[in-house]
Amino acid sequence: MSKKESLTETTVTDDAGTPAKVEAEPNANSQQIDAVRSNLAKMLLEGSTMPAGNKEDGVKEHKFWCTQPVVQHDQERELQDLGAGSAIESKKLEDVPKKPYPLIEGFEWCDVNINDEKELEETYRLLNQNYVEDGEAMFRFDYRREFLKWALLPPGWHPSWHLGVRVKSNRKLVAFITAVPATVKLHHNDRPVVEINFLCVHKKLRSKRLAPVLIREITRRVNLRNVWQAVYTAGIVLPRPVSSSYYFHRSLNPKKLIDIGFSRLSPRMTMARTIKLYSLKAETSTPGIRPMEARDVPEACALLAKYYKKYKLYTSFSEEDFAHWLLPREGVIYSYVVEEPTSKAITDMISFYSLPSSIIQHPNYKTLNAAYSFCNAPMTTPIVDLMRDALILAKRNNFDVFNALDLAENAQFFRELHFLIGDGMLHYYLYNWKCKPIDPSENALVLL
Ligand code: MYA
Repeated sequence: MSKKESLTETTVTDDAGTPAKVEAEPNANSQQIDAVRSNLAKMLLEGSTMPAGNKEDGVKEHKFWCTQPVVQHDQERELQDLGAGSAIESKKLEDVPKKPYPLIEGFEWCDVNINDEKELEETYRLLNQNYVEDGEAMFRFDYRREFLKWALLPPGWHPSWHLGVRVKSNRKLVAFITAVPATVKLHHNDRPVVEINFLCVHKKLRSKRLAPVLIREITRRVNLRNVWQAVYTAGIVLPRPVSSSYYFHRSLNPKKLIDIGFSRLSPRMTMARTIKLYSLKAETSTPGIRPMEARDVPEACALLAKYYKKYKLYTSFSEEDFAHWLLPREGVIYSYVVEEPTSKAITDMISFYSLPSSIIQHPNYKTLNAAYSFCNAPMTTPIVDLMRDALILAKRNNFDVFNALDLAENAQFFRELHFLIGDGMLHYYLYNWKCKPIDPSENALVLL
């Protein structure tokens, strides 16, 4: 994904894996944000799947997806009246096939044991070599081992939902897809779902229609446990996003970003001026901001639930879920609360997770350290002040860039804090649910 910004020309990796370098436009940032937001709103209202100016990608034929219980591209008109929505198909448990779907000759299904160091390592390596990368093969997501444990072993996780494909002859792991349980609040109703992630097919096995088989098999395994809906995100357009957002990026280490080709120095800027523009204070400014601790869970969980009430799509966390997803883990998830100095009440929270990318061919740098904004509850402190502190905390933890989606209230701080827009989008999907599309400003769901 590339981003247009006032100072640099930038190429960054994204879920879409579709980077493009874009010429810098001085001071274009504020207009871009407004244009993007109105473009997105228009796109969702009109039922178009592509942002304006990107129409050549058009609506593709989907041999697999047109057979699935998802909203199809030609169904957009009827969505507006749906409100909270309904299931697309109602299956009974007895209708779910008892046997796994057949795989092509020479391959077999396996449950990948993420608690086993050897299998965790195999998974790490499959993803590290074959997962999402940008179109120029400069960057590839590098989900770390501890991150995979965090992402795949939340409360209620199930071993058969960490689904792998191995070569029969040598047991090599060559494909993967996962489901983890969650409750999402969708148009104000709790819905038990799975979150689908880490769909990956080894590069040598691409375009052989293995992905549809993986999706059918994970669906079967999820259905067998009486779960009938799923949420997932992808950078590509499939039938049919319920919501779509742009990534915005905030340089923390501009020199490195420029050196690795993530950003380019504008002809009108010196390195010194660029570094100055992105410099941050050493200390946070919100009184009482500190790392979240186990004792904060009940209060912080209640605070987040209260804050989320105004949104139409978000994760509904039990305290157990919240503790898993939000308590800090070095190198994985960074969460902070604001404790009011006198009353000791928790008034706000912010969090971000660590998702580095491998820098595929660079003589000096191997890793781009990226922080991604996660769950925030700006209940008392202005969001711009909290996010400025988040940038300082991310910088302190050695991140090179801070990424945030254009959702919830995030547009309020992009301009002031020098975030710049990327040109890739993240699309949100629901499986077996049709409902009214959700504007990015009504969406507070962040998936990994
Ligand atoms: S998003 C991350 C996806 N992973 C990557 O981008 C990693 C790098 N790429 C690869 O490993 C492969 O290219 C993949 C496709 C595996 C992506 N989501 O096997 P094929 C459709 C959904 O010949 P390959 C994430 O993890 C494509 O439109 N479908 O293709 C969330 C076509 O179908 P159709 C996708 O390139 C995943 C068919 O696959 C995606 O060898 C959510 C072609 O198959 C994609 N990202 O392999 C999955 N990419 O002809 C859905 C391609 O119809 C979950 N395709 O257009 C649904 C809910 C299931 C549970 C339900 C429970 C109730």
